[in-house]
Amino acid sequence: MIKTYKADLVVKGKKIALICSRFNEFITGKLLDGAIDTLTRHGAKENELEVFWVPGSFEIPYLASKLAQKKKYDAIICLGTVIKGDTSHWEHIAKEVTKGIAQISLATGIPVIYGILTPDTLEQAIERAGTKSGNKGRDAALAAIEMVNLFGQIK
Ligand code: INI
Repeated sequence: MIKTYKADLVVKGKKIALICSRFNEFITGKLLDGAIDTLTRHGAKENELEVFWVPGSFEIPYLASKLAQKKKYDAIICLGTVIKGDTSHWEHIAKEVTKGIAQISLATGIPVIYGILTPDTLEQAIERAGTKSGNKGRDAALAAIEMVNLFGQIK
């Protein structure tokens, strides 16, 4: 028989940090609402969640790294939106935040969830923040729950 690890999507007694970028707040606020609603509907208590606002997506890895080092959180959910612009500025930010989040997970062993939208247009961002393509904040919350529970199984 194959030993298979498959985590459920119920979260109990876990401390979860959510980092949200104020840049493009019109979108990121919706991602945050979706993430919190999903976490609480899957069992998290409000006092187990902590929300941290940062100026922009570029600052997300820096704060995520600080929080991960505290060893206080079972998972960190990163929420941001980098929309393609006329210059390469957005591209540098998108690359750095993506690389940074991956590195923190690998370096600390804490699930740091990538809830960063990188759409070409504002319309695409809106579609992913609670309209026709769902809400990527909800997806990030589910990924966090699954990873926390999976880690629980292999510890
Ligand atoms: N921050 C974002 O979160 N999204 C963007 O699209 C964006 N663009 O394109 O400029 C953005 N810039 C701000 C950046 O994240 C930093 O906050 C800023 O450079 C200060 O370090």
